[in-house]
This record gives sequence, C-alpha cells and structure tokens, in this order.
Amino acid sequence: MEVEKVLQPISKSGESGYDHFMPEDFIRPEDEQPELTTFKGPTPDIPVIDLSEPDEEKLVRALVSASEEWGIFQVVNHGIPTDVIDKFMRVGREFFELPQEEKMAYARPPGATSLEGYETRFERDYVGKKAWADLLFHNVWPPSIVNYSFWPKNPPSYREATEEYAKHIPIVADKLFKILSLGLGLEGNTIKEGLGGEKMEFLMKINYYPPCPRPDLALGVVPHTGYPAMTILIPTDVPGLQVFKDDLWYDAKYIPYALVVNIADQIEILSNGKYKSVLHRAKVNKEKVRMSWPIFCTPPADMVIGPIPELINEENPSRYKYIEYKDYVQLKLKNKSAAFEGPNVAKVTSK
Ligand SMILES: O=C(O)CCC(=O)C(=O)O
Ligand SMILES: [Fe+2]
Repeated sequence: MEVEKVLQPISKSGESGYDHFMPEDFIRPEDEQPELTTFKGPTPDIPVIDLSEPDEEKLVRALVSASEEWGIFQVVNHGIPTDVIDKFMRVGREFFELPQEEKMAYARPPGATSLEGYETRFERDYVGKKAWADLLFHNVWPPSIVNYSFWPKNPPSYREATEEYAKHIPIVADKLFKILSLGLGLEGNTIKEGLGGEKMEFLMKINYYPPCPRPDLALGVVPHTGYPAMTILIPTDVPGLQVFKDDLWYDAKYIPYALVVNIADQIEILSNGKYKSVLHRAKVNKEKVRMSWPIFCTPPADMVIGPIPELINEENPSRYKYIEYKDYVQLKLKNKSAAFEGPNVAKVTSK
C-alpha cells in the first residue's frame, strides 16, 4: 500500500498537521498553481445580469453577450429571498462542521456509479493530484430521483432549508433557458426541451474548502468545464472562484446573494458553439473556510443531445455529434485532458 510519505515543510508558524505540512499529493503542477497563473493586473468583472429587467430585449442582449464572451455571469434580483439563502447556507455549513464519523455516515458507497454522497478531499484528477475540498452531492429535483439517505439528518432543519432553496432553482433555470433560447432566435422553450424538459435533473453539490497552509500551491476545484448544461452556484464571501478568459485566469468578484451561473458543455453543444462552456477553478484560503453550493442542471442519461436542428444549415454545419448524455460523460471520463476542453470530445472532426 502506498503510504502518505512525502510531506513538504511549508510554514514558519503553525503547530502541527496541515498547519505545518502540506502533503505532496495536493501540490498542483506549476502551470496550475494559483500564485503563478493568476492574472495580477486590473481584472474585468464577470457580467452581472439583472433578472428583474422589464425590457426583455435588453435582457436577451445582456445574457447573449455574457454567454458568448464569458460563459459565466452573476444573476441579481433572481427572486430567491435572502433569508432562504441564509438558512440554506447555514445548514450546509453546520453539516460540514460535524465530527468526521457523523459525516462518514453519508459517504459515497465505494464503486457507486452515482455521484451522490459525502467524500473527503477527493477529486477525479487527470494529473494524479488531489483537490483541497470535502464534498457532499445529492439530487434535489425532480422528486423521483431524490434519495434522502444522502441528505444529512443533522442539523435537523437541513432537509427543510435545502428543499426551500432548491425549489427556486428550476424556476431561475427556466427563465435563463428561455432567454438563452430567444437569444438564438428560437422559441422560448427550445433549450429546455433540448435538455429533457421536465425530466431535467438537478444535482446539488456542497464544496467545503478547509483552510490550506499553501493556497498558492493547491486548488479546491481543479480547472474544468461542466459536463451538464448549466450550473447555478452560491458561494460564501471568501473569494476563490476563478475564470479562464482570453488565456488568463481571473478572480471572480463576490457579490452578496448573487447566483453565479456558468454555461456548461451541453448548452455549448445545443447552441452549436455560440454559447461558451466556461473553464473555471476554485482557489482555497489560508485562514478561512470557503464554501460553495453549485446545482448542476443535468439532462437525463438517455437524452440525445446535439446542436438544435434549426441552427444548422449549409453555411452553419453541425459542429458537434448527436449523442446520449451518458455516452458524452463516458467520453469525457475516458479522455484525460477533456476536463478542460469544453465539449471538444463531441466535436465533428473534418474528414
Ligand atoms: O467553489 C467554486 O466557486 C466553484 C466550484 C465548482 O466549479 C464546482 O464545484 O464545479
Ligand atoms: Fe464547476
């Protein structure tokens, strides 16, 4: 058995354990280390989308430009009450502050095909390194896929607070899918239907990033684009999310109560490459715990996804193949560099 044998001394202060030593397993290769690769100049802000904008055309224009240029935007005035968000974040944090044995009661079963469950300091990684994060995954919608055995019973209000927040997410997602469809010149329901309509699945993840002795060398989430359609995320106020744009890594600004929405691979495919699946990663912090709560809008496994037929003609041939979502995921998992290449694994290659 491989023993955790390489410990790298790192800090002048600190007493013991992770305060003092950084296991080699967590040190990213140089081309990923945040200190070496973060852009240090003036940083452009990720676009902000005001969902209460009454002028629909203006909203469409703003969302189209954000999705084409960035693939990520922050949504304000989304209609989720701040107290619902506060309670939701509180119960997630309380769960992660429980003793390890209690959290392990929700551990992802070894060899499970589903992502649901608790994992500690784990990441399926293409360079054989670990990410500095603990995770909990469970489905939140529709009810037919919810398995409460992965929902913490402690704190006792976990289920109620999480359901209260999660019920808003398909509503926000529907609004965004509609605007994105209109932005393609199509009927408002086109993207949602292309993703499985009411069968679309909402998988929640909680990222818990403990304080890290060397945040300059580690990452909480390694660079990736999302496999599914779209991610709707709420973070704590500790900065950490970074976005890759024009070959540079930028810090995302924290906006209280804004939802961070990123376009993922399936929307890039449906739009035949117009909307961009954004490459992103998460940094960790030396003193503070950081947390984030993404919800992944995911097509059902057997949904065949490819560019929306109305967008395809002789001048605009299909850039992606039509494949079932579960086969797409397998293609991504098989190819080591695919994690950061958007939907390239499904690209139609020229003859
Ligand atoms: O923590 C963050 O801000 C990003 C997390 C993320 O990208 C993910 O879990 O997929
Ligand atoms: Fe992500």
